[in-house]
Amino acid sequence: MRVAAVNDLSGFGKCSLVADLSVMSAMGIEVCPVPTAVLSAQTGFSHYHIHDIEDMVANCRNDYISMGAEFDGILTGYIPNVKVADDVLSFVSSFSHNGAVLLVDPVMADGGRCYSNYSKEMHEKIAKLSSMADIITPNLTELCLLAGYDAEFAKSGINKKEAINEIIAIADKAKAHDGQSIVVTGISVGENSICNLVVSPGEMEVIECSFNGQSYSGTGDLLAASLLGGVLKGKRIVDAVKLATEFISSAIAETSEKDRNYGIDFEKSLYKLKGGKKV
Ligand code: PXL
Repeated sequence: MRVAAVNDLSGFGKCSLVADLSVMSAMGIEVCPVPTAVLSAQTGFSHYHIHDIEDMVANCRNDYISMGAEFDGILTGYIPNVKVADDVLSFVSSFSHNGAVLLVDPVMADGGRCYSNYSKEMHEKIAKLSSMADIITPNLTELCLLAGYDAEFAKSGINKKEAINEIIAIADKAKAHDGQSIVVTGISVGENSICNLVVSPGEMEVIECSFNGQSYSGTGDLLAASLLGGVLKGKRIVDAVKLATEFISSAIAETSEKDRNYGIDFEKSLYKLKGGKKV
C-alpha cells in the first residue's frame, strides 16, 4: 500500500506531514510526502516562517509521471496559496485513478475563524478539490464554508445534541457527489464530550468520546491519516473513524503539554493503530 501525502511540513505543532508519516507508517503503509510548504511552526504560533517551495508539488507530479508511479491513496491537507492549490489539483487529477482513494482535508478554518491564508480564491480551489474526493474530513467551520452556510454556526449553538440533525443537513448540502463520504471532525456536544460524525452512502453514525475542553493542533490531521489508513486496510469508514477516535482520545489522555499549539503526545498511542499492545 502506498499513499501520496500532499501536506505541509511544520517544525512544531505535530500536524500535517508529521502526523501523516507517523500514523500511516505505523499502519504499515508507505507514505510519499509531497510537501506543499515548509514552516518553522504551524500558523497558530505567534512566530512562524513559511518557506517558499512553490514548485515542489508540480515537480513531484512531473517526476512521478515519468517514473510511472501509482498510489493506492492520496491525502491532501494544508495548502499555502492559490498557485500551490492549482498544482495540488493537477497532482490529484494525474494520480486519482485505478481505484486510488482520495481523502481531502479541506484545511481552511477552525472554531469559526479562517486561517491566515484563506481567501475567496483559496475557498474556490479547496471546494473544487473537495468535490473530487471520495472522503472529506472538514471540521464544523470548514463544513459550513463548503456548504455556503454561515460559519458563525460553528462558533455558537453547537453545544447541544439536537444540533447534530442540523449538521447532517449541512453535510448533505456540502456533499459533492453520491459516492462521497463526509466525516465532520471535532464537534463539541456538551462540556465533556466531543464527536466525529460520519455521513456516508448507506451509513450515518455519531462517534462520541470524552473531551477535556482543549482543541489541540494536529488532531484533524491525525484523524484524516488514521481514517485513510484504516480504509486502505479494508475497514468500513465508520469502523476506521472509531479506531481513529480511540487513538486520538488515548493520545490526549497521555498529553502533558498545556499549550494547544504544540499538539498531542500521539507517539505513545500509535500501537493502537498497529493492533498491538502498549510498549
Ligand atoms: O492542522 C492544520 C494545519 C496544518 N498546517 C498548518 C497549519 C494548520 C492549522 O493551523 O497552520 C501550517
